Amino acid sequence: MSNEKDYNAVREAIKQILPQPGYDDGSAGPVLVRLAWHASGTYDIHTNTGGSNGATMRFAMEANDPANAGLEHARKFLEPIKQKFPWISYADLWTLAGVVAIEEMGGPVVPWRPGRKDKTQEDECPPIGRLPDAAHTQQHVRDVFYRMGFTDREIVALIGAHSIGRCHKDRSGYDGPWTYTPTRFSNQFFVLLLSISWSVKNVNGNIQFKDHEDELMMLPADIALIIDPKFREIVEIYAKDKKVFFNDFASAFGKLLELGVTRNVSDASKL
Ligand code: CCH
Repeated sequence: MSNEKDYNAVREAIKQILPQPGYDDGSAGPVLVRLAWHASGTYDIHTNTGGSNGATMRFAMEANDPANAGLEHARKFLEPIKQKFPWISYADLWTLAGVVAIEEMGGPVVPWRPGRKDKTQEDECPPIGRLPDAAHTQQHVRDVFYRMGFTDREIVALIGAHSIGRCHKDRSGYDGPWTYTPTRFSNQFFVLLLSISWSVKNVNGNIQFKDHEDELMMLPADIALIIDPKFREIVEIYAKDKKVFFNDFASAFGKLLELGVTRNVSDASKL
């Protein structure tokens, strides 16, 4: 293996594993995006702890956080790539996989820089409970994302990632996709939030929302985006203008992946 770190070769390898016939809607893309987000979304701006640096979800404590149920699929999809390119850190691989998946599913190009290092001790995991709980609404969503250092506009943009993927009864307890095109990155999440008359559905004690035909779903934390007037204004902008959403999403997701990442000067100068 040459000493050159060929990130484009890693990007190509990630593209190759995206089609997964027989898994969900046939794509590893959505669960890879969720892995990148949950690896990063533990950040706390006040203590500068958590975040994507470290890839601490390799350790049982963080892997077994109920919020991370199902992400073992994403880590398994990526393991052969880590074996093929052992020089890349898991922390870089997981975040890069999210970026490549978004682009390949038709989403925007998200800025990404390498240089994350893997932590080696389980006691370096961030505390459990930092990721958002879908049963809660606007106050909780703001508390969690303000803790990471995001604005209201960035929060709405980021949750627009629910245009892809689905909920799984055996992972979160919720069930179903948000859009008719769960492997296509789009602004459909916002369009549907506004255009459908959502009604309550109880799935084994979990309250979620359904459309008239009971094909699509929304979480209480999603519905909060149309209940809260300030969030709703932003939802309206993104529903009308996909380009504005794509631009805002790309910068907010790029910022998310950088939370807690420190690079030493010699690494940074190589970029
Ligand atoms: Fe999310 N998300 N998310 N989410 N999420 C779930 C699935 C995905 C919340 C709850 C859930 C973001 C923000 C939030 C994705 C990306 C992002 C699920 C179902 C729940 C519950 C898990 C399951 O059952 O498999 C809550 C609450 C919030 C904020 O308040 C943000 C931010 C992002 C990315 C930028 C993606 C993608 C999925 C689909 C995963 C899959 O396997 O299909």
